[in-house]
Amino acid sequence: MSTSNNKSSVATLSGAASLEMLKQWVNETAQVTQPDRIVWCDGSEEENTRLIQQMLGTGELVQLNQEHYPNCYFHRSHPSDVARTEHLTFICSDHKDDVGPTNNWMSYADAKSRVWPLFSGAMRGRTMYVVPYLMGPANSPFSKVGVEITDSAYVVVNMRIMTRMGQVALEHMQQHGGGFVKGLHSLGDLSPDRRFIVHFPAEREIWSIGSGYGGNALLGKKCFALRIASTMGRDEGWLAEHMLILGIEDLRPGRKGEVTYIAAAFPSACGKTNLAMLVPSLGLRDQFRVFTVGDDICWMHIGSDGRLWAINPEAGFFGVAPGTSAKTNPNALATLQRNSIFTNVALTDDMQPWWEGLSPAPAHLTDWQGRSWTPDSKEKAAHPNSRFTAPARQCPCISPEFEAPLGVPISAIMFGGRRARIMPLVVEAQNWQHGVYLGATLSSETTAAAVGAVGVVRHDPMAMLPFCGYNMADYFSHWLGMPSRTSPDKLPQIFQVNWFRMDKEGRYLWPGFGENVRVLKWIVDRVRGRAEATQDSPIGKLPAEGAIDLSGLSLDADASNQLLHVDRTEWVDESERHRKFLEQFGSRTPQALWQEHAALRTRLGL
Ligand code: GTP
Ligand code: SPV
Ligand code: MN
Repeated sequence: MSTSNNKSSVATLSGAASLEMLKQWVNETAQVTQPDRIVWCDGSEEENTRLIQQMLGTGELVQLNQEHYPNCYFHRSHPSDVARTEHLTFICSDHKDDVGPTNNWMSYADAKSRVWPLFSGAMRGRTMYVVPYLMGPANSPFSKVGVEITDSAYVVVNMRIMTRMGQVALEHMQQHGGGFVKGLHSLGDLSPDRRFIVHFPAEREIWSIGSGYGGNALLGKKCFALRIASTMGRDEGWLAEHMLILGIEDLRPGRKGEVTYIAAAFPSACGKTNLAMLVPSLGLRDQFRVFTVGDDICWMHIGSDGRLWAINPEAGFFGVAPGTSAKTNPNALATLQRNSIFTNVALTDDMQPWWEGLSPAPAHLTDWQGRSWTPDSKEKAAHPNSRFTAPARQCPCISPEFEAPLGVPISAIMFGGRRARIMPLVVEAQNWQHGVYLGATLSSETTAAAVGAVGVVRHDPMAMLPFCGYNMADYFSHWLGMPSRTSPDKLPQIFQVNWFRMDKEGRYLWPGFGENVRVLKWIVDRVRGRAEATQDSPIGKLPAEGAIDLSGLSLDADASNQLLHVDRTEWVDESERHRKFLEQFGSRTPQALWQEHAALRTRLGL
C-alpha cells in the first residue's frame, strides 16, 4: 500500500518532486487496479463534453430539458448508495485513541488486509481518471492540492463543478510544492458489504471503494476538506469546519453598506445552503443583503490583523434538492438552472427535475428510482437526500470576495441544529470558551444526509461529528487554544441558533428561511456593539425583550415567548446529556469544558 511517505516529508516536497510523486502513485495504483486505460483530466470544456457524451451513451447520465435546463443532466445512483455511510467511514492511525470514541477506527493492518485487496483489479474494463484539483482559490496561500484517482466519470464531472480542477491544481502544486492529498476511489461493485471510506490523516491519503455517492466519492469534499484538513489545521494552527460563510451588507442609513461576515456550522441538511443564500423577507429587504462565500465548508486562519479569516475551499454547491423552491431559496434555484447535475431527483414528463417542495406535484412523474409516480403514490418522488451539483459562480448572490486569496474576516460564528424542543431561537455565548462549550454540546436530529434513522437527537459537536479526522476531545482543545494564538478580543463572537423548534402540535414555531435575517440582524448589531441589552439566562445571553425585529411578522405572542423560552427542568436534563457526552472522552476532555459545564449547572441552580 502506498501509505509509506510520512507527512513531514510530503509537506516539504518541491513542486517538481510533488509531480514526480504523483506520476509514481498513478503508476503504482494502475498496477494494482488494472484499468484498461488511464486518462489525466485537465478540467477543460472539451473533456467535460466528451465525458458527458460518453455517459449519455451508457445511461449514467440522462439529458434534461435543454430549453429550461441548458447543459443539465440527471443521474440515478444505485438505490443502496444514496447518502454518506457513516458506519463504513473510518480513520486509520496507530492507536484507537488518536481518533477517539466518536470516530470508527481502523488499524493499518486491517486497512491492508480488509480494504486494500478490494482495489485489486477493481478497474479492470474501466477507465482510470486522474483528477488533480485545488481546494481554495487560485493564488491563495491557504489553498491545497488534492488528486483523486477514480473509475467513475460521474465523479469527474462533479469534481469539475465542486473544485478548481485540472491544470490550475498542477500549476499550484508546481509553484508551491508541498505534495498533494491522495484520494483513491473506485466504485468497486457498489455493494454496501464491500464499501469502505478510509482516511489516513498522517499520510494525507484517502481510500474509498464501493460507493459513487456524494461525500463518499467526491473526495475533495468531506474526506479531504474536513477529515484530512481538520488534522492539517490541528498541526498548523487553523480550523477546517463544516460551515457556510456569508457576508451581510447593512443597507440602513448611516451604515455605509458595511459588510459583516458570519460563519455558521449546522449539521448535514440543517440549513447551511439556505442561510448562505438568504434573501431577506420583504420587510427587511431594504435593510440587509446577503452574499454567499460558501455553503458547506470553511477553512479559517488567523490573519496578520489577528482576526479569523475564512475561505471556502469549494467551487460549487452539492445542495439538498427537497425543500428548495422559489419561495425558500430563489438564489439556489437560479444557480442550478444551467450547467448542473441532478442526482436522485424525480423527472417530469418533459424531462425537468422535480422534488418535494419545488412546486405543487405534477399529475405524473418518474420517481428517483425510475418508476411511474402520481400524487397518490405512497413514496416520495425524489429521494429525501437528492441533490444538485451547481457551479458557485452562477449564484446570483455570490460574494465579490469569493475568489479573495485571503478570504473574508469573520465577526460571528453560529452553531445550530435541528431541535424540536429545548433549544431557543438564538443565544449568544458569554465569551470564546463558553462559545466552544455551546459548539461542543451541540445536538441535532439526524437527517437523510446519512444512511440511518432520521429524526433521532444525537450529539453533533460543531456539526463535525462525522467529519473530524482526529479525537474530538483534542479538537475541542484546538478550538479552546485559539485565543492563545491571537489577541482574544479579535476572535468572532459565538452564537447558537435553532430554526426548528416546534409547538405541541409539531408545527415549526419559527418561519425560517428569509425570516432568519431577523436573527442575523440581531447578531450583526451585537457584534457591532449596538444591539439592545441582553438578558442573561442559564445557557447564555438571550435577546432582550423586543430586540429581535419581529415587525410585519404574524407570530402570536405565545410563539415568540416559546421561541426564546429556556425551561429550567428541560435544561437540567440537557446538562446531564452534556455530562455523559463529555465523559466519553475520559481524561482527554479539556478542563475548560468541565468548567463551563459546572458553571451551567450552577446557573441552573444545581
Ligand atoms: P448539507 O448540504 O447536507 O450540509 O445541508 P445544509 O446544511 O446545507 O442544509 P440545506 O440548506 O440544504 O437545508 C436542508 C433542508 O432544511 C432543506 O429541505 C431546507 O428546505 C430545510 N431548511 C433550511 N433552512 C430552513 C429553515 O430556516 N426552516 C425550516 N423549517 N427548514 C429549513
Ligand atoms: C453533508 O452530508 O453534509 C453534505 C453532503 O454536504 S455530502 O457531500 O454527501 O457529504
Ligand atoms: Mn454538508
